Amino acid sequence: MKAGTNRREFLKCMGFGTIGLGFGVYVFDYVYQYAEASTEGEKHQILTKGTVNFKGFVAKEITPNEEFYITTYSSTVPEVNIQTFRLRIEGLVERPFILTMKELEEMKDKTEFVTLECIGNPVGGDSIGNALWDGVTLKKIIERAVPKKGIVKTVFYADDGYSDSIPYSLSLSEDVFLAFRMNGEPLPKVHGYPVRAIVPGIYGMKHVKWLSKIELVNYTYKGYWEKKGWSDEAIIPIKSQILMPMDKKRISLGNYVIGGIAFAGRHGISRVQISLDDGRTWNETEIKPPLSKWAWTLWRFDWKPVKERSYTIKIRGIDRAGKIQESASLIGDIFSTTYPDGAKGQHAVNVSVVKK
Ligand SMILES: Nc1nc2c(c(=O)[nH]1)N[C@H]1C(S)=C(S)[C@@H](COP(=O)(O)O)O[C@H]1N2
Ligand SMILES: [Mo]
Repeated sequence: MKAGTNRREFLKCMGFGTIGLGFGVYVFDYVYQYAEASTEGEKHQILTKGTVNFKGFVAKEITPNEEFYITTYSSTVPEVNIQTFRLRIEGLVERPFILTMKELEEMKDKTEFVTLECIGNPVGGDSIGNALWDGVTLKKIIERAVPKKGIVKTVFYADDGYSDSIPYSLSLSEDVFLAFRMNGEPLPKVHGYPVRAIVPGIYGMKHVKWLSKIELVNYTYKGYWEKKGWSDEAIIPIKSQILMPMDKKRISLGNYVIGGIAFAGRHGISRVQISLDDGRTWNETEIKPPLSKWAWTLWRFDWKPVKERSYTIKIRGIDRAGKIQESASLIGDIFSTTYPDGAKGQHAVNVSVVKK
């Protein structure tokens, strides 16, 4: 581990929250804290905890490998022989080179919780997951190749014929890395064994699996999905989802803990609000500090419905800049529309409250 990562990371965030005081409003600041874990060892220890109980909201803050969504453009799952595997780095570089798996593993300098989501995930969908990844910072690999001037994009090529690219400037950030372990195990085959890209805050399609070649180019390369018109920026906007209760559920009168996840990628979640009246009024939920800057946030809310009737519960996230997640009505029929830049809109569930 690098020395600089062995410290607790805090982010102070100016929220524009308001609390009604009868006669006016009071504006308060948010002091926002990330995960309790900061070292590689501490992060791996969290893995062993499994399910968390966030004051009555029981959830899998880390998605087990077997439950992690899988999106692959073809039905091919490449069989990669670890002995003969080579990762090539080429293009506009002074010193193109190849790496064996052993060499890659020896360069390991990154362990981070990162949430992945498919750009095709509808509002409230399950093509989203959060895992702990170990790997090597991409910047470290690029620098070793001594990049030339004029590079625009970093292109990832994969063994299944898939490819995608990210802006060159982004590939030099400390946050982008090549992962070879997922939740403490070698990458499972379907998730890109032996090595894949992790591009935090950007939709899943850029997290190229079964990586075989990295090429630095001076033109705007378009990847497999981008050629079909999907967003090349692919920045994940503010998202939130109700996990408990599920849609159409019957709930007994009395105390109930509503809970879910929220994620705002590179923007970061600062608050999550819930509506119990189909978006007319909103309440603050309690949020758990995310496991990292790039991981989803769990939120919970104590509900005590007093009437036997049906309710439409809605959720919305607010990012650290104070931006509120778009509502469905702003953009029409968003629940089925993910093309071309991902689903937008607020997740809602209908529940009926009944006698005990
Ligand atoms: N080589 C390769 N990498 C790929 C893909 C693919 O089809 N082939 N699909 C992408 C898409 S669209 C997504 S959402 C993520 C999904 O990663 P996962 O299957 O590990 O969840 O992988 C990305 N990387
Ligand atoms: Mo995807």
